[in-house]
Amino acid sequence: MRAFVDLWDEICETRYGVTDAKYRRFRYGVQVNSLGLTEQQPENNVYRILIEMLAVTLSKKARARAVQLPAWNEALGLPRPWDQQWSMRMQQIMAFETDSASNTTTYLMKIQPVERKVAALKDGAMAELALIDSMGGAVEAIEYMKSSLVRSNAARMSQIEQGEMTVVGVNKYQNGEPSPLTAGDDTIMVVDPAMEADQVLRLENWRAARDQKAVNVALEALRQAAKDGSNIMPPSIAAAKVGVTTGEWGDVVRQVFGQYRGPTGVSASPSNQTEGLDEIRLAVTNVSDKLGKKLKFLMGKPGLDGHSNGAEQIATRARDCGMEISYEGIRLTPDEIVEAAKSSAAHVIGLSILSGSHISLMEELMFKLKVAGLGNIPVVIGGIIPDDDADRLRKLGISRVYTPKDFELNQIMFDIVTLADPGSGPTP
Ligand code: B12
Repeated sequence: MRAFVDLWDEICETRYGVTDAKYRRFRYGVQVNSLGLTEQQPENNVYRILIEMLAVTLSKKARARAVQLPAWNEALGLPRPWDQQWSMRMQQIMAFETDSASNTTTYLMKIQPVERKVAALKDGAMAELALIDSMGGAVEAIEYMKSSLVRSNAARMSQIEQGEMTVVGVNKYQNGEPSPLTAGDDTIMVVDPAMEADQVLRLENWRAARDQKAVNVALEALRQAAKDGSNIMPPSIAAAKVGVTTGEWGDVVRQVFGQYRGPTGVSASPSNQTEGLDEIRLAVTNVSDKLGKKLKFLMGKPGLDGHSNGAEQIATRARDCGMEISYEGIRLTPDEIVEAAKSSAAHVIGLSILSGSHISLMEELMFKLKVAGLGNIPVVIGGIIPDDDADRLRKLGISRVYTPKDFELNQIMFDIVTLADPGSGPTP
């Protein structure tokens, strides 16, 4: 964070010519790294969160304006009020029972190894920025940036899988006493389905109570402005005033401008990242021979959540294992996934859902696959899926359900190969 704060100041001054130090003051909020929080032995997450909070509180120079801490059950699902309270107490203990947040205290300053680390991080970041500049800037370099993120996440996951990076409770010290925290069946917040029905009803009532003629006129004015390139703000405000919803507003601008699909960071071309994958690559080749064509794996990401990491990592590893992959990125509708399954002639369909809407989405998707005559394609799913829901998904005909505790990607790949194997019999 100190490197970050220094760089902001230097770049604002040298690149953008902001000479008044007051205007270069950097105000930022931080949520500590939740990606490293684990589903296994989730009580350990509290220590991880505390240690990470120290990074932004122990040095005055790096102090964030706001700190947001996740809860111990981050990788299990949404926190309940008590979980949030436990997390907030961490901040309050830090603020009121230690002197670290006082204006006069600053730790970790002028400590040689810390200074060296900050300097090294700054050099690395400046080199990366120079590279992006040489590509023509951030917009031009978006594909490069996205694939670098996916690559770096893949390297991290592979280190954990190979045991090169220790994650306590995950790849080391896995055995332990059962946790009383996860003993009950109310470990995470369960959203009442009636809330959705209530929201839908309120939206319908809202629409019914509007002057529909005025809505149509407002949407038409918005469409015209978008088409002829004039400022869409005045018609947008007019639309809001007559009760147009954000969804209706979005539909109009999407119809005119089209929809941007960002790069996925996962190229479909065969890769050379095959180290340690000989056995699984051989299995892929054997099954492909039996199928008479290369094993095709369709990775789909239905629903509205943008949690793409899991889908990217599974698709990347499947590709590295020699499968032919198809992954179009986030926010596909069930219809689009059925279409993709048909056009790619997928042997196995994989879906990733971290939004909590896995049951309703999978009911719809499994039904639509059946209607399209594709009900025989094995489907696997992964994401934040509580155990009870996993049982319900299996009853819907889903062959395998994975969660963050399934960190051994090669094991997942073997499962996929087995499911695609025409000689392996019906899906258990
Ligand atoms: C990183 C992260 C984000 C990033 C996502 C970046 C990205 N491009 O992916 C950002 C910061 C954007 C984000 C935002 C939000 N997040 Co978030 N996020 C996480 C976090 C910390 C890690 C997810 C992750 O990337 N894990 C790493 C990948 C590799 O793991 P994975 O996806 O679980 O995949 C593994 C398995 O599940 C499985 N798998 C997954 N998919 C598939 C598919 C197949 C086919 C197979 C075989 C296997 C498989 O294999 C993988 C390997 O083990 C989780 C908590 C956690 N620790 O899990 C919350 C979490 C998923 N987020 C959550 C929420 C609520 C949000 C927000 C709505 C918060 C908010 N109020 O704004 C937003 C939504 C943003 C959006 N538009 O969708 C909730 C979801 C709650 C739920 N489902 O009940 C979680 C669980 C945190 C929490 N406890 O509240 N988030």
